[in-house]
Amino acid sequence: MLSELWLLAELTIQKLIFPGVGSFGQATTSLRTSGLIHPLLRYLRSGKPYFGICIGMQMLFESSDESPGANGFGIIPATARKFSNEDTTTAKGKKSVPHMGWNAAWEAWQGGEAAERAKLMLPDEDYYFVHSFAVPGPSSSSSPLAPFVNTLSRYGDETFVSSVRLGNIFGCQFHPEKSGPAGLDLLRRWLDAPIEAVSGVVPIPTADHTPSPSEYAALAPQTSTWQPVNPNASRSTGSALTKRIVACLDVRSNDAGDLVVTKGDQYDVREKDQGGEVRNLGKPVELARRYYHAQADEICFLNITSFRSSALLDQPMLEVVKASAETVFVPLTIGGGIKDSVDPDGTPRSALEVAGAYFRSGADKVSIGSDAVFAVEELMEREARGEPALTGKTGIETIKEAYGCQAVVVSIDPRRVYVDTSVEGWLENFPKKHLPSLIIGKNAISRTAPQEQDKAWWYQATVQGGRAVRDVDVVQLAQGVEKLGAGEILLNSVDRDGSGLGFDLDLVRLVKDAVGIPVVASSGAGAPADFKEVFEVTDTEAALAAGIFHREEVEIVDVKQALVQAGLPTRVATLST
Ligand code: 1PR
Repeated sequence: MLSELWLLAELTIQKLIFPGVGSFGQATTSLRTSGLIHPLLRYLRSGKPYFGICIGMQMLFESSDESPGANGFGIIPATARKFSNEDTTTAKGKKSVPHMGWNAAWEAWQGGEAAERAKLMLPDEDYYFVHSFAVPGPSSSSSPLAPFVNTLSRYGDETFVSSVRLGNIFGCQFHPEKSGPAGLDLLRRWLDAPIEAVSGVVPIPTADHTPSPSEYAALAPQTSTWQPVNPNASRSTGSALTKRIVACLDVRSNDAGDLVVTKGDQYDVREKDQGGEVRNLGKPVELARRYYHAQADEICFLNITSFRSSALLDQPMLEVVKASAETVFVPLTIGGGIKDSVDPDGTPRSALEVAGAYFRSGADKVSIGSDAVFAVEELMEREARGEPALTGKTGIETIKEAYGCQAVVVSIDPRRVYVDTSVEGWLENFPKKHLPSLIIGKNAISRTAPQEQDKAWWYQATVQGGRAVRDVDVVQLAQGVEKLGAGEILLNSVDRDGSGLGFDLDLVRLVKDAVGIPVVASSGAGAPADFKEVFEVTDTEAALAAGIFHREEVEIVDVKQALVQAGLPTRVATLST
């Protein structure tokens, strides 16, 4: 039935955009089982314009190491490989995978004929990427892949193909729909381009004919120069990703039942006077839009009282995500209540079901809090019994399986536990299992009060928004969720939350060094200098704030300016939203 509809549609479609998230194998399987692969290939062969996004671009390749045995369309002679966690460009010799965040893309072919064709992408803009697999940049301009390469990008010491363009084919590894004004501009240019500027027949391998290297070579721009490194010197060192600034909106119902953005001090969101009402700092969708226009690199919503009811019954929260996704074109994360639960009428709901509802409403990532702590406790118990660590059944694992690890964030709410170092033998008596998360006050890198210098502390995991503590430390938790398949850690601090004292640098460094996935530092930002500090002192990829943005004490643009002045890679969109 679907394929019959396609037959009809093929006659009328002028331009086709094929977006995609998920794994390579899942995409190829669903295209084949639905029968859509044949009309898609026919469309591609017809020479009509095709725009593939992320997996929609990877489908054009032969294969991907992500899903051995799965075949792409095989139009572009290349295989996607996994990024390496090793990196010779950093002092610690490692980088995070997935490659997540805003990165530059430079034209692989410069001058000559390439300069004359209609430009689709603007120079010096950053685009939003989120993926673990990519096609490595070809080793030379004579490679069969080179004629297809439109832009290259670099992640640490690896150069990869960030967009392809030849004849009727355009594809990008990044997400233009999440790349703010630069991404929207690309989509607009492609959609507005005269049909002949984005059409053309590309040799497509068939059962009877495999294009020869000389056929590919003939397609390469003959008068252009191959540019294997970013000509913008300011973006040719470090990881190449910009440091992300995330605006966070803690959302809950106030006493009148309205959904409001609130903000606590050490997680207490009630006013100290005025009858102890829930602090109301604005409307969620309006604030999200404001932060998008102010150049936030990501927006995060945390439904902070979700543990009280079923997230799926929380229609207003789903509406908030839906309405935000209509006007906010940077990644949206939504957290709170992503867990297996039972509705009041007894209907069981899986974490995957809840996450699916949020993804369908427009979220790009879901964030799991309390449930991740319980999952790691169980994982550690299985390991202690010598059983396999993974069951495939936890929320993290099921969501990762269906939507990819980049879609699963774990939000950690650690609390400092101070130890009296004046007591003799304190270190010998300190629980060995928590030693990796121990900080000695006099060695601390965070700004510490004089009385803290004579102390030591470790970081204990909490659940239910800091209301209950568990016998798990932050290093065990971070490493456990990475093992379960989380793609990113949102690292809060109950102690620093709302304090304006700056990020807990010891905590951020501890967690960042313990894992190979990206970390978002959160809690305590009081000034632009705090962001600069956390990026200079730790390797964190992103930093989040709430209170100072809501109260308009600091604008996101001030933060970005401080980063630019410090020479840190920063996304400063040149187009207006
Ligand atoms: O456990 O999966 O249902 O998720 C609940 C989520 O709600 C968790 O991510 C948890 O961190 C969050 N949460 C629960 N209670 C609170 C609370 O404040 N009472 N908020 C809460 C966590 C911390 C950050 C805050 C930063 C930056 N809030 O979201 O935005 O600390 O603040 P600052 O810049 O003002 O210092 P589950």
